[in-house]
Amino acid sequence: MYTIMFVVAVAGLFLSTLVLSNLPAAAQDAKPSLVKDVSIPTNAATMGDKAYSPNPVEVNVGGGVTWSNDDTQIHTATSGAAGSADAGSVFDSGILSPGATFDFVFDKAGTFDYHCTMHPQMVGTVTVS
Ligand SMILES: [Cu+2]
Repeated sequence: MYTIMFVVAVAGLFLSTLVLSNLPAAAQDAKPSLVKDVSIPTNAATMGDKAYSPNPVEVNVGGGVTWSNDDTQIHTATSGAAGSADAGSVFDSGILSPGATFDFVFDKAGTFDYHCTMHPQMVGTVTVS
């Protein structure tokens, strides 16, 4: 009886190892906990540094941020300071319609300020370490 249980357990272990090792690399790398969600709340245009929530947001290198436009107006999440020469050079959501989302993965450490191109008073920061 115990021998049979042992054989079944070993076979199960072997099969699950086989299945896991054959998963595509992308599936094994998927770690949802590394992604932070940032909401653009209702009336964001009037909210300054509260227009992206939470703000600031911290992620590890290799982690990502998903911005969600939960407002009724269009917005962007655009790296850099409004109107600066390098605005949008790290990331730029483009126009986010109400309900739209934008994902970006950070592969370098640093402090990344960003803003909304339509409402430059909307500002946020992503800290990557
Ligand atoms: Cu905006």
